[in-house]
Amino acid sequence: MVCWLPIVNISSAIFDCSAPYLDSCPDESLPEFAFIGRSNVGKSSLLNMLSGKLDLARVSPTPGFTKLINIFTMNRTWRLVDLPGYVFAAGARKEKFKFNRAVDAYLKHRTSLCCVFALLDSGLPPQEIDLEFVAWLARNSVPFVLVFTKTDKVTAATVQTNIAAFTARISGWFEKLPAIYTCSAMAKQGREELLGVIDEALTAIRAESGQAQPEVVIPPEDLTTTDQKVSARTARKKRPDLARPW
Ligand SMILES: Nc1nc2c(ncn2[C@@H]2O[C@H](COP(=O)(O)OP(=O)(O)OP(=O)(O)O)[C@@H](O)[C@H]2O)c(=O)[nH]1
Ligand SMILES: [Mg+2]
Repeated sequence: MVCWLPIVNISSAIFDCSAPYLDSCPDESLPEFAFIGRSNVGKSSLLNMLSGKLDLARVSPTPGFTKLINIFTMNRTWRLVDLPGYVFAAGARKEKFKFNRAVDAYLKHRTSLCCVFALLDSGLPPQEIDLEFVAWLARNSVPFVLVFTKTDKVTAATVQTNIAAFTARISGWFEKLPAIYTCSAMAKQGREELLGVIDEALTAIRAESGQAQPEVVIPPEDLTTTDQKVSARTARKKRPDLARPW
């Protein structure tokens, strides 16, 4: 069966900045989609795969490589954000995730954040650190989808077993489960589906702000108008709706 998805066509992908703090991020006039997950889970690689530019974000086999909030602008109208990964908190009584204060502030307060792609390794059974992080996202009303990465490294059956086990652990926390996707940056699997998530969110934002036309390229100097900022803030106010598919 052929499934037609509305796909964001990325014609330009540009590195914007590396921000050490929330306050040093660019203004909130453009919708953003951020990648988060354990160190080394494949955040930067997935960002590159989606953008179509394999050298946009820096990839490394060394866990903890991405240390700043790295922001990239697509088509001059929306952004992808590569966040530093979380790690095990040293000395915690039980397994506990830890990420830097800038990431905490970004996820809680960035008004233009539309959706977080929460990445999980498809080759692993549910990890307590990831479960805790998903609970944290829900508690803090951060809109997110789950993305199981590196599907090329294991069999399809293993991927499905691990997804089912993870889903079973979190199902009691939600009225409606978060949307679940799989991807492989290596095998370029999952690109259309994840761009579909972005496309849907951008379409919803456009419709809500009364401009349900196709995506248009807006010159940067026109993006600082009050209208644009208000619409980004309005979008944020709808963040707590966990039943939303994105
Ligand atoms: N086989 C396979 N390897 C992958 C895939 N995605 C990423 N990797 C590898 O996993 C390692 C980590 O990838 P990154 O994209 O840098 O991971 P990250 O989550 O950004 O890591 P940090 O910035 O350290 O938190 C690199 O060696 C990648 O080549 C994938 O889909 N398949
Ligand atoms: Mg990285």
